[in-house]
Amino acid sequence: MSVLALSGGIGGAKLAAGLCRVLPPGELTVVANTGDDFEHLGLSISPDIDTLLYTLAGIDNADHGWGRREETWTFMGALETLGGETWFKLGDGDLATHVERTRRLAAGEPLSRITDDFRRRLGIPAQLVPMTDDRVRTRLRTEAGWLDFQDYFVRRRSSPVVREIVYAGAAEARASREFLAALADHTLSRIVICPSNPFLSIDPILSLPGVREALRCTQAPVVAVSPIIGGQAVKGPTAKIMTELGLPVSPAAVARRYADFLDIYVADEADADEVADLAVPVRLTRTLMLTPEDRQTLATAVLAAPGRGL
Ligand code: GDP
Ligand code: FO1
Repeated sequence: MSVLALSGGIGGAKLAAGLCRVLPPGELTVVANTGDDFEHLGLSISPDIDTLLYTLAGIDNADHGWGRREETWTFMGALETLGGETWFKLGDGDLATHVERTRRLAAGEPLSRITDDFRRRLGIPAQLVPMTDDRVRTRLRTEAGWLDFQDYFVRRRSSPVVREIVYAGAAEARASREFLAALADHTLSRIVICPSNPFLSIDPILSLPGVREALRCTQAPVVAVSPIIGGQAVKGPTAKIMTELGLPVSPAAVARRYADFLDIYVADEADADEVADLAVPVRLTRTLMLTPEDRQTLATAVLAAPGRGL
């Protein structure tokens, strides 16, 4: 059973890890959002790729949701002493990822090849693919003006009110070769839209030329999991952004964003009333992933959910 999953960082990586555990080795391809990527302290940083790398390798920091487990912070401490920028925390082990990625990008290697090499060296049995090797940058028009993604998300803790979101460079970018190949694979048995932020993690992937159309045309059932449970996001600014963009904070509002390609929607059992009127078939289950078992149980439910033609 070969499966393609579209993912951001924290929420998406948890389901991706569950899928990785329940699928045979080599059957899962995870496509990572790169709209959050940025250059900082001279380094090329790809937060969602790294959250997926660390989570799939089982070396993630579960308290933060980003970065590595048992991290040390000598570099940050030394940087602070020297008066350097410390608003974006780079742990000592994590720093190695950014330094090596930056070196290889500067030498002309595409991000997809570097990512594939990192995941292999970390022992991850799934393919991990950046959505594109080209430069796409999420930017937000807020009450504080136009902001780069990490300036909004980390430096300002997602507090400015969001009016508009753009994925700069997406229209000219090309989806990565491996992503396009997975979308065109006739043996694909599922496409999973992880419970990631629809605006900041999934939309950047969908905004690449040809991706949305490929999702509409694929023979594989497309299954999305709600990132909203009980009128709230589990973590991060998804609910806040929905309110600011004039949308109801509900699993149904997320499903409607995917309506043109969605075959089945997985929502939380607490939200039965919220999704009762959706046109797409819904499967209700527990969707909160607190433990590794929760991730696997949800992954199994996502793979079992019947879809188009089944
Ligand atoms: P980011 O890129 O690090 O912001 O991570 P994602 O975009 O992949 O995930 C953020 C979303 O994940 C938020 O909307 C959360 O509500 C959602 N999320 C986090 N944990 C869970 C969970 O256990 N279950 C579900 N259903 N959603 C979750
Ligand atoms: N998120 C934070 O809220 N604060 C940080 O200091 C921070 C550092 C950081 C370092 C490396 C990395 O890969 C991710 C990091 N994140 C941090 C996560 C943030 O960059 C992600 O973009 C968001 O979680 C959205 O995906």
